[in-house]
Amino acid sequence: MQDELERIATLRKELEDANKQYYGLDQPRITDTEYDALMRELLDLEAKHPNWVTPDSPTQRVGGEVAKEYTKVRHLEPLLSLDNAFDPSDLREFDRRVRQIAPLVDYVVELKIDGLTVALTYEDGLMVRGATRGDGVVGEDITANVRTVGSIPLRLNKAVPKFSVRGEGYMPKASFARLNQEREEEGQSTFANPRNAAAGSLRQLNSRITAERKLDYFAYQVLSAKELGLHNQTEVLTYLQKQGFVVNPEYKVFSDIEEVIIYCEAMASERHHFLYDIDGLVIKVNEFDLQQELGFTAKSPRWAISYKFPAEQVETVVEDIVIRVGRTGVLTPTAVLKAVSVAGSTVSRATLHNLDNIREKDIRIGDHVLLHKAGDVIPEVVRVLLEKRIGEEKLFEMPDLCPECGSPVSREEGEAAYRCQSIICPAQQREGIIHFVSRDAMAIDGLGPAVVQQLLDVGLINDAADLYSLTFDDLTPVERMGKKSAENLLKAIQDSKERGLAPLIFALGIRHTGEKAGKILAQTFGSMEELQEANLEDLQAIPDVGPAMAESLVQFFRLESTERFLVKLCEAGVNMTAEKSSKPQIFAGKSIVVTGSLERWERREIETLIEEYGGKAASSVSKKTAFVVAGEKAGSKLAKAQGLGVPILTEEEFEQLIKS
Ligand code: 3BA
Repeated sequence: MQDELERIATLRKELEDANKQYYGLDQPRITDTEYDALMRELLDLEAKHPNWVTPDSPTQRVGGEVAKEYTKVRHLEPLLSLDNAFDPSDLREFDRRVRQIAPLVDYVVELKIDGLTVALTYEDGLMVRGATRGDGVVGEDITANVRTVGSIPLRLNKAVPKFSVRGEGYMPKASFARLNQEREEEGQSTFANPRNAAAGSLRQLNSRITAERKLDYFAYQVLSAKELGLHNQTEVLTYLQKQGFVVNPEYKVFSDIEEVIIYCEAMASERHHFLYDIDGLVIKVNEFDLQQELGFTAKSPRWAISYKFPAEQVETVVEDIVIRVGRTGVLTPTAVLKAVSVAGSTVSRATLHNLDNIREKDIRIGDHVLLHKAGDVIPEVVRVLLEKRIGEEKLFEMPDLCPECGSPVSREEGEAAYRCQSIICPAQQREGIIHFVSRDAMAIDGLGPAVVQQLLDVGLINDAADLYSLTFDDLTPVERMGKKSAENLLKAIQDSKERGLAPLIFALGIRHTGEKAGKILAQTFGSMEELQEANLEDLQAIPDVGPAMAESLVQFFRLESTERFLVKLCEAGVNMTAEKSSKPQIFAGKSIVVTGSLERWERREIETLIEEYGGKAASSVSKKTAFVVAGEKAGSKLAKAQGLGVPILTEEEFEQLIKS
């Protein structure tokens, strides 16, 4: 205790000294990282001994340092998200929907700044709070950091009692370049893009760092604008400027969607000329009355849309094409690339999907290619730069034999994929087991691909059913497997026996038979035995079961290897029946949505409950939703339900329903 009290005093002194040096423009004796570490230690100690917190502790300073990290703040009104348009036709579609309700309409088009949304609250003219967007309903308090942003007024030009502003905090390209250069020189990791740098800076524990990292802010939204006598978005932008905010000057008003499209395309080619990163434009219906009439969908306003610029494309070289063998034996050609940075990350591999794609795009080993990220996530080769060919590029051929097991490879009629025909291909076995244990299948936690590979290598398992005979002594020699993890894994394996029929069917990895199909089949047949005996007609009679799925189910259950595998699972004690629900079907025919984070149940548990009581656990709110169960931090779904007048239940109320 005494030690801790002394430590607190020392920490406070060191932090105060560092502050004085900083504000006195002396070179601080400690680095920012050290400062952060000291602050964190002090915060921890003060959290442990709340009685010892003094008003003058560096942790309590307002304006200087951030007092506490991770303080949550509830937004006055949730921050919605924006629907995306990717091409002119999406914009025309948006316009068509708008004009069904508002035949005469003006659009305001603003640049979409690639930063992060920051919500500001003013009371009696003074800035009292800055918050991140968070999940839209609850954000993080970043007031101290926001105070360091020069373009955010700390006092309004004309005080109003309550005032809330939303806008984009961002880092100008030049600040970003300078910051990364400094970090590189100091051997620190660099930020991938200005957006990440701005996010990192605004979420600093130490607002001195934020202050150094020249951030900026563009304001674009005011809450309760009508009460301020404002009628449309252009008036809002003018008003914000009058109050001392910086508004992005590039906005324009159009009354014809074709003009909007022309402007969007012009901006797309100018995007790199701005001093800050933009990732598109935001198109908003100007008049508030029309906005109100148009209303909202589940998560976004119907009166606004964001036009996203096409994904960034970069040049690289295909150094090799290698083969990955998947769970169903499909051979997927994958390009090994000269590493490049694209849309925020370094990429050195890209799937080439299949041979048809390779031939169609005429991709050869050694080719210079354009790479992009599909949906901003998946690296893909867009096209070959034919003009860069030197004639030494090599044509890729699919191997005749599986690179993992040497069995023949063939292609079925009408299929793009080449498959390894062996049913005992080690790659397929490995991938099959990885699938069997995965989250939505048997949910055996703690059994990653590396462990599966080791267990296969030493012959402890040959298939997933062998997992059930593993012992503690089998597991301890496994690399990086401690006693505790071994115990946990064994328990997870045991628990999985009662996972139930639906996940088990999915876990079998039958072609065309996904998670949803597992549920339908389990419901229809009630046991693995019944399902095994079903013929083609039985299966095709089920709505939602297509001919391809019916066919592959019949084929799968005809195999002797399937029979052996199922017997093994059965002998291991894996439950192969779906208990017919004994619960009263109080939710029969009802669609129920769960949102927010719950305390009583895992998401999966409450959804199972809903289904046991005859209901359907749906993911989106509509007029047909019977009710919504809302937990903490519920966001747009809750807002939508409120808007539609759909009843909202707490966890307790839901529990009451199923108990009564
Ligand atoms: N305008 C982002 N949302 C924006 C007010 C609406 C909106 C944005 C915008 C919803 C930008 C979604 C997050 C959010 C406030 C919700 C902009 C930009 N307008 N110019 C139509 O430049 N990035 N983002 N922000 N409420």
